Amino acid sequence: MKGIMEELSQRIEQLKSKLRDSRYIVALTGAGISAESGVPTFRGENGLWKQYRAEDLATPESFTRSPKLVWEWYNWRRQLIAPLTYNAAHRALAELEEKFPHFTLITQNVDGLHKKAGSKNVLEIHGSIWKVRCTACNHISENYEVPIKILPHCKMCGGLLRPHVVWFGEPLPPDVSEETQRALGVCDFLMVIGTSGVVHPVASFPYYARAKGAFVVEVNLERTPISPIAHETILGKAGEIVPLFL
Ligand code: BV8
Ligand code: ZN
Repeated sequence: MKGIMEELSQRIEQLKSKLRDSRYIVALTGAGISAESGVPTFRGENGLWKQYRAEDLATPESFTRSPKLVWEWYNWRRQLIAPLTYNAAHRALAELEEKFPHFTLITQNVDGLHKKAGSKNVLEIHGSIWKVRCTACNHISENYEVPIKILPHCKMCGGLLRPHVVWFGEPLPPDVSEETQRALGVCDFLMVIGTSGVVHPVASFPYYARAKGAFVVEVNLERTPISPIAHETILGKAGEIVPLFL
């Protein structure tokens, strides 16, 4: 055991000096970084709701078919996430942002825990569960009601509201997508934390950054489709590993 910990701390020391010599840092996170806060991951054992997979409910088709069912699912997730708080990994990324002038956090998570932890330059590439959008006038607003009224309506025009998230089959929000491409295009140190690398187009981001010359470090409990292009894959819990970079 002593050997393994020594070997790990040596690797972390090397990575920290690599990080210190880097200018444009990007962190890309997935559900795994929020697991230790109690947020169920998508592919983890309790990633299902009433036997539905996310891919079944998080689609425009299922919202058209049954907006009530989809809102019940988002309400369940909001009630689950609301009392939870950020963990040491979220906090460490917020502190790294304070240390590095060019630090961008790209998250697939809609739980809002990165912002709760104090991260500022956060690109919520798949949206936020704490925002709603009107299906008629497209007005976007923050909403922290728990529980939220099932089938909530727009205060501006009375239209049906939907969660302001990216559903399967929907494109990424152009503004956020552009900022993401810009950050990845100049990135020289990329941390990929707690993502299974299955959902596209985000799963291709590490490949793009590596092709542009970034040094890629992955933190996950297990190897993923991203591991082959990572310079370093550190197997462990994000809450234990990420703070070591501080
Ligand atoms: C689109 C918001 C087209 C909603 C989400 C190419 C190939 C194959 C398929 C496709 C392709 N291109 C497009 C597709 C289809 C689809 C897709 O990728 N399907 C997958 C399932 C194969 N993609 C889309 O539909 C995308 N849109 O392509 O539009 C288009 C283009 C132009 C014009 C019109 C249309 C949109 C995808 C976005 C969907 N929305 N979320 C909501 O949340 O309700 S995706 C959602 O699932 C999350 O945001 C996240 O992205 C994904 C879950 O992945 P992870 O976050 O990685 O979580 P997961 O549970 O999988 O893994 C957790 C990991 O953490 C594991 O590796 C585990 O080991 C690790 N871990 C666990 N605990 C810890 C840990 N690690 C460290 N510490 C721990 N403690
Ligand atoms: Zn409206």
